Amino acid sequence: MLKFYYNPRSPMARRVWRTLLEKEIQFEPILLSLDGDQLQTEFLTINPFHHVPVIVDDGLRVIESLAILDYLETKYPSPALLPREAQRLATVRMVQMVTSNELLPKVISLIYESEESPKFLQAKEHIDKVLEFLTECLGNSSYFGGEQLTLADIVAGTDMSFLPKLGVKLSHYPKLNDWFERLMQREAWQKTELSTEDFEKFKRVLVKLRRREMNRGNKA
Ligand SMILES: N[C@@H](CCC(=O)N[C@@H](CS)C(=O)NCC(=O)O)C(=O)O
Repeated sequence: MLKFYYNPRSPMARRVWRTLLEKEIQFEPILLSLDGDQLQTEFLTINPFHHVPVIVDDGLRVIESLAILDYLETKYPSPALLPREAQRLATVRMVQMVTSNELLPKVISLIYESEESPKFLQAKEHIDKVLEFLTECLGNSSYFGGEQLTLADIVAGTDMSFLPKLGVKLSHYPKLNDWFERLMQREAWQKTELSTEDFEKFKRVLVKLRRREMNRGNKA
């Protein structure tokens, strides 16, 4: 059976978790606390970069959430989570990449930086720019790829679920807000939504991981 190394609070792991549930793929969950067990030799042989998520399927190890999603889509094609039409596929890919490269790092900045710092304000402005772009990508469709759920909705919906918890109101973006509520009604999403308590734990883990990275930088 497919093995899924994860932590329920990691947004990247949650992208994969939701895809597994949406596709109804059977899997064995392997929980890592991210409190040091990702640095144990056993896990480092699976992922030398000590990150979740990782899957091992039929002897194949795949790291990096977006690579895992592509693998799952090809290996388990039903229900399809990527459109075949060129323009829709381009939109789905853009949304996945913009969310990963432009949105998530700024969401993390909102967690690290103090509310008065210029970096915090810059992050908020950048997030607004991303939300405007995503509104444009969504248009009048139910989901980013049209009327069916796609990997873009899974990636963007998972990463954006932190925003209301960080005081960024989606109600300023009515179409995105409706789309987000649509996602949250899905069974797979209700099963995996992050509680406020879990979010607070996630923030603490992030701060710890950042401190470790900064200490490494100082020693180098
Ligand atoms: N680019 C990777 C990033 C994965 C990642 O950053 N995972 C974090 C949790 S969100 C992690 O496992 N951190 C543990 C560590 O850095 O030791 C992906 O998309 O899978």
